[in-house]
Amino acid sequence: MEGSQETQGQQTMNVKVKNQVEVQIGLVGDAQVGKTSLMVKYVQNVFDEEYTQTLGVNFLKRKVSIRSTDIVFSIMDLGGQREFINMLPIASLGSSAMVFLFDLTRPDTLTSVKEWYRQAHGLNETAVPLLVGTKYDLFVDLDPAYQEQLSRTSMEYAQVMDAPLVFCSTAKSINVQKIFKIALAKIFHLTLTLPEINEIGDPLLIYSTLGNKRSRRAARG
Ligand SMILES: Nc1nc2c(ncn2[C@@H]2O[C@H](COP(=O)(O)OP(=O)(O)OP(=O)(O)O)[C@@H](O)[C@H]2O)c(=O)[nH]1
Ligand SMILES: [Mg+2]
Repeated sequence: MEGSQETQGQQTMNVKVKNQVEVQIGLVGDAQVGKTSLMVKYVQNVFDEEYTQTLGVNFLKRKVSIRSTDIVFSIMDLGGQREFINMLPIASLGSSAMVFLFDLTRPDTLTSVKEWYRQAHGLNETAVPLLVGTKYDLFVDLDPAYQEQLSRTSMEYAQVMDAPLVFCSTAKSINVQKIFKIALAKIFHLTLTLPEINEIGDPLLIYSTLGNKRSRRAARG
């Protein structure tokens, strides 16, 4: 009897007093822009060159600790083929941030962000939007005039959406972790000390002047 009480006492002492917060993040954008690759890289740190189409919605979880709080990211990855648009509510309802991805080597995928944003924002107005250009490793080898044009257009989209803008490469591990850091900072109104990258031709990382109107609205209730 005594022994079992001691064991119980020990178990109670071992229970960590740590807050746990679950944060759902939705990834949307055209087929093959690199949504699944980004999620798998962020959660499992692996990159696969081979394409496997996502059928419906995929999801993975990753826990990160900030001070005394565990944040559990629940990442919802929606297949980009038009036929899966009816599953958009699974990726957007309940998400605190929505990441709109486009392929930096395919400008039409940026144009499509308008429609993804319209639909996702219609379902969930309070989610923080992020605009992410993928495959920076391929983009950087393209014609400088093209790079400049696309960078400027991306900045305009980011302004209109009031969304932080990140160019990333999952293949070369550029700005992958930072996307999720920025999402978290915007959701919880935290101050970030990441240096911004504003130079055309570089992997852009612009967040301080974007995504704040929404937080102000949320803060006011
Ligand atoms: N070079 C390069 N290729 C990438 C990068 N990210 C993804 N890819 C490739 O792009 C292809 C499509 O990637 P996925 O992650 O499957 O794209 P998706 O957006 O999930 O596509 P759907 O599931 O059809 O919506 C794959 O062959 C990836 O290996 C990147 O940063 N650089
Ligand atoms: Mg996919």
